[in-house]
Amino acid sequence: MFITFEGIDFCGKSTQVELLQKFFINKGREVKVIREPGGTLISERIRDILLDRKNSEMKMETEFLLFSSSRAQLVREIIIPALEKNIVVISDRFHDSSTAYQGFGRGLDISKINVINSFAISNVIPDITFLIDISVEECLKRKALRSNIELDRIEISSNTFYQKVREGYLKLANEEKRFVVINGTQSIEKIHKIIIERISLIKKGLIDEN
Ligand code: T5A
Repeated sequence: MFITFEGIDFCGKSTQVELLQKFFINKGREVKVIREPGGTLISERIRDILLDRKNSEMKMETEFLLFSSSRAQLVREIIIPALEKNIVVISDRFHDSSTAYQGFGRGLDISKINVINSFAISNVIPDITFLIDISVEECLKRKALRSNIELDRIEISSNTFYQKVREGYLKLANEEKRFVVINGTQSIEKIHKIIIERISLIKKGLIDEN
């Protein structure tokens, strides 16, 4: 089973990924957790280039192709082999991030994004994608709470950019059945409960509810 988490920065994905990982481990399932960009040696090196604030001259086309390169490596080196071994794979971001951030956010042609996304992911489509939805105002509030940590190259983007990304995500979720949109301002526990319920629904045989 391949599960992905999406949403604008600070929406609470990583928190939920960690809880879901613990849930599967407690159920005796083998789980592989990955993050994007990153997850392999090569992909982590690409991540450093992408998020480094010194690279302010990076063009949006370059940015998109670097995210795609990182993903192409991750899919072939980690995701496909894990799924073949029946390991549950949970990814903190995947190709929808490129559609939302580089497509809707930066304004790159969505049809071109779709072609390159397909090439990078090699038909490895998530079984379920949780979109943790928060407003840009909530994102800013959470960002302010983390003022001790230096923001990366993408986190310093404008509110208008984040608004476009959020709207893009909601549009995608409306078009594709695999998405589950969750209000990210609910408590961490409540969101986790919703996630478990949805996974149980789609994969009855995978999770022993008793
Ligand atoms: N990107 C990525 C692209 O532009 N294109 C792409 O194709 C891809 C793959 C990645 C950046 O790259 C961009 C998107 C990103 O800008 P990253 O460092 O991996 O950079 O950043 P994020 O994926 O955004 O991860 P973050 O850690 O910043 O945010 P999360 O994972 O959404 O949130 P989390 O769980 O760390 O929580 C954020 C804060 O909110 C609190 C947490 O305690 C934490 O302080 N929180 C809650 N507060 C209230 N209520 C809740 N329910 C909460 N849940 C968590």
